[in-house]
Amino acid sequence: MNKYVKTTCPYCGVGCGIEAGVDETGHALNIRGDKTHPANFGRLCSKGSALGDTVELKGRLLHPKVHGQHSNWTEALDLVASSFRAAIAKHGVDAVAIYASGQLLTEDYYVANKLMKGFIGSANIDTNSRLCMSSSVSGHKRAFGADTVPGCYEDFALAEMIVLIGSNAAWCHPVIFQQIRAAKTANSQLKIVVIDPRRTGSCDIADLHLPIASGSDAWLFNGLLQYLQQHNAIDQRYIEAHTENFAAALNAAAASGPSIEQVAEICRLPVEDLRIFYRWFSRHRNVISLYSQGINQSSSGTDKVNSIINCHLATGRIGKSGMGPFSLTGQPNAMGGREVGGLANQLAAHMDFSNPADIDRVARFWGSPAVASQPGLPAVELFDAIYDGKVKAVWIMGTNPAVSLPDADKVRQALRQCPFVVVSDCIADTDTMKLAHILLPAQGWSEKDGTVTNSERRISRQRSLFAPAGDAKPDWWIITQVARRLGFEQAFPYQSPVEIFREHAALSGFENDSRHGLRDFDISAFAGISAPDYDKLQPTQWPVNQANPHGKARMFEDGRFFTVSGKAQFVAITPRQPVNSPNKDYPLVLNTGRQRDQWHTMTRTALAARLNQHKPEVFVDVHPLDAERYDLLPDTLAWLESIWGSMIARVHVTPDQQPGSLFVPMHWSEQFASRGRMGALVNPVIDPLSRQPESKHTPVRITHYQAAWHGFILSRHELTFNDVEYWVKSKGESCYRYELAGETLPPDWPDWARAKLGNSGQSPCWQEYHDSGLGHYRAARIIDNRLESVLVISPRHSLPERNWLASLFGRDSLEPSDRKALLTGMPPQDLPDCGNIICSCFNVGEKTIRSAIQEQGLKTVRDIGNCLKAGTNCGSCLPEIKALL
Ligand SMILES: Nc1nc2c(c(=O)[nH]1)N[C@H]1C(S)=C(S)[C@@H](COP(=O)(O)OP(=O)(O)OC[C@H]3O[C@@H](n4cnc5c(=O)[nH]c(N)nc54)[C@H](O)[C@@H]3O)O[C@H]1N2
Ligand SMILES: Nc1nc2c(c(=O)[nH]1)N[C@H]1C(S)=C(S)[C@@H](COP(=O)(O)OP(=O)(O)OC[C@H]3O[C@@H](n4cnc5c(=O)[nH]c(N)nc54)[C@H](O)[C@@H]3O)O[C@H]1N2
Ligand code: SF4
Ligand SMILES: [Mo]
Repeated sequence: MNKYVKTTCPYCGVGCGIEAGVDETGHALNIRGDKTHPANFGRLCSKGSALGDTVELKGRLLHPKVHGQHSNWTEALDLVASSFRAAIAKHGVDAVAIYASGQLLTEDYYVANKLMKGFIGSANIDTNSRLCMSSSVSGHKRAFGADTVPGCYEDFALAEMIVLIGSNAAWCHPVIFQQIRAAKTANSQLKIVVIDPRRTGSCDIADLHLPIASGSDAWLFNGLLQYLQQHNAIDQRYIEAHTENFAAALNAAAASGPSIEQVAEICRLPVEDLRIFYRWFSRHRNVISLYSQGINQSSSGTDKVNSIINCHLATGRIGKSGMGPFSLTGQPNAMGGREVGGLANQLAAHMDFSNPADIDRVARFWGSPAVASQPGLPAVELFDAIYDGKVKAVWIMGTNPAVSLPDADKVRQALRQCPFVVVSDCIADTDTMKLAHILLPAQGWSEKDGTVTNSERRISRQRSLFAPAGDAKPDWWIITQVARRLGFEQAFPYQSPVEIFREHAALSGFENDSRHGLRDFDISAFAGISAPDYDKLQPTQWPVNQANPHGKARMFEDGRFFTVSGKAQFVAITPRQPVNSPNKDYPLVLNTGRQRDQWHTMTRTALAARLNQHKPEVFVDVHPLDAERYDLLPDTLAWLESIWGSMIARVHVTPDQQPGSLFVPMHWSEQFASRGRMGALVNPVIDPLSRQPESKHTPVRITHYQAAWHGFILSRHELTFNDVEYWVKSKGESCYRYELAGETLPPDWPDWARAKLGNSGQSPCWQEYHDSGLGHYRAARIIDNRLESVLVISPRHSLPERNWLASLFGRDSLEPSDRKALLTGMPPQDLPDCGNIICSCFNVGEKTIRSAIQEQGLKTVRDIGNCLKAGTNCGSCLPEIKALL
């Protein structure tokens, strides 16, 4: 490698430091964890480790496109500006909108927010963080008077008890999970409790798993508050000195579920387990409550957040080392977005529309007479307004709403109807881009420069590694260009990210002194940062100001909060059931979320073959009782329907799921599956305070999907299957894999195969097996003794293993024994099939691990690591290896 550049991982909110080695060609990457970065101390998970495989040029958007045609920046930017100007002139400022993302850098985000709220004068800028963190934001604001995450990662090592609530950190915040695992190894007394309806990978290190009934967390924490009071575990002195409204919160808790038995019944938990949890919580002082989307994504998400915070306030367990409520942020810059005011109800620098002095202050700082004076439309309502024709022009950047918003078919229709849609993305094709009039090529992670803030308020630099692909530009540049064209040249003079960062820092400190009432977010120490110092910026936790020149690990240490009285607020919580409950027609609850090796809509992680091996196909987790009840056999296909939409997924029967509830991954879009977009089914109901949608609770039904035929194709080249009802694509090391099923049989399989796989190339040799009576067809297409494609069709869903066949694509020529075995799909005797890949770093499959355990008597994760290397790199697969043991 020529040089190693320190940068930050572009995936989750852990915010791991990376050292990226760039070679002479300027395009190969060697990725390793940055040992000096305080978020990860050198550790990375499977996704971070595979970043080098995702920076290829193929599939990138290289040039602006206007109405599908290759264009240039001048034309595209002129058109964006003139269309926005025309919509504003005709319909007013609220007829335009920006829908942004927690994956933008802080500098990009700052400029987008300034343009919309400060100069266009509408607050119609919202972000995918609405679907992610907004319940935490509103919960924090109610309790603390500001959107402050109190603690830091150091606390994990100091905790006596860690509660994971609606968080599958093992898969979603893997490096934090490893820190917790390490803390547990160092201190076997450390109690870990997981509260999640599913048994997840995070239960691997849990002392107690509470498989709570979907949506019932507020009852559980109200019950805890009462228990703490009844068992003398509250900190009366803290409550009196630093909080308000305790009695009201306690009364509401008592009213919602007076006895522990009643709470257990509502939460559908064994009362003894609940009692153990309450006892542990009351007896350990250093308790951290880590929570994520199982809490936030709910029609009562804000209340759930406050029900958790209430218990920490009541015990005074906040603002001290080793304890506190801790909202795990999802995206790499979810926090940065909150700092700049990316949500439609925020201003900038943690200022708020509810305070006229804030609006005035921001207006004076920006020198704009036009600053918006009231909140704009939050995500779900924004797309409703587009659907209703109220918003006429929308600019989407760094997010894929046609997949990730609830009721996604309606979102798609809204975009189809919208007179003007602009999308900035680094990828050429997404479900959202298909519906856009203008496409703007944004620089991707390896190209852009700026800052992000992680879950513990730590600001880190992302640094450019490569020259940009094609004409791609940084998002801040694109927005600046449009702002200038709209007539705001003076306010958008930026030539580089450091200028924006300085301004952002200056605004955070502007009139942020005791005379005006302190604001939590203050990085004024960076207001004069030089370009070289910005380049060298070390990861630092805000606030960074005169009082804390080197940042600050923990907030609220002095028991002072950002409310008017300076005291934290208990919130009286009256728990509510989810708005839409299962019913006669839709008897099951659909839960949605993440899997280990994919990131959201897969635009980047699906480029890395090794990340596709873990779960190559869209699936639905079903409890054995439900499988029986709804006639679903393992590995068959199922049809899922809600009143909003439908999807098809592979049935995975597992006792980790609870009866009555299904789980599907959120990742598959129409780029990767014909019918795998789960957003189409998802409930669009929102929390009345945070406006966050209820993505974890949709009433659905499930039925067997009756296909006339099943099959798969492995092919060296990409193929399309527009006429096949069910297809799922995944990229492997040397071939693409397509899982297929269809409702109608083609007249002739050999013809069909030739039409799909192609019959060109130098004298392709076909090996075929056809039993037309039984409906079996298998074929292999070989050119120069090199495998080009393999196809297997059957009337049944059980098909040969794909892994061995896929491995044959890695060879330049086939052995005679391979050719012989090809159409059976079974490796020749001496070559065992490795099964589903568990360890994606070293490509170790489930069958290999199982047989090593059996044959060599391996007993521990370490034995398996020594023997097979599995689990010894990033460690993301350790929970699964442990499950196999
Ligand atoms: N591998 C991977 N990691 C990621 C991401 C990714 O796409 N892939 N995305 C990142 C982003 S943006 C985010 S926001 C985070 C999300 O991180 P998490 O919130 O940890 O992930 P999810 O899988 O969405 O949901 C967490 C859990 O909530 C549970 N849950 C559902 N309903 C309830 C309920 O009523 N109560 C409780 N207590 N739990 C419930 C689900 O069963 C699920 O296991 O992950 C980040 N990290
Ligand atoms: N049912 C259900 N729905 C959910 C969730 C759930 O758990 N269940 N989770 C929700 C959550 S928490 C989240 S965060 C969202 C995530 O959902 P999305 O934000 O829609 O998902 P991504 O695939 O991350 O989309 C990011 C897009 O930005 C592009 N991109 C990457 N880097 C850049 C850049 O630097 N500039 C620009 N302009 N573009 C870039 C990527 O190619 C990609 O197309 O999904 C939400 N939707
Ligand atoms: S835990 Fe994984 S995805 Fe998250 S920042 Fe670290 S390396 Fe990236
Ligand atoms: Mo998220």
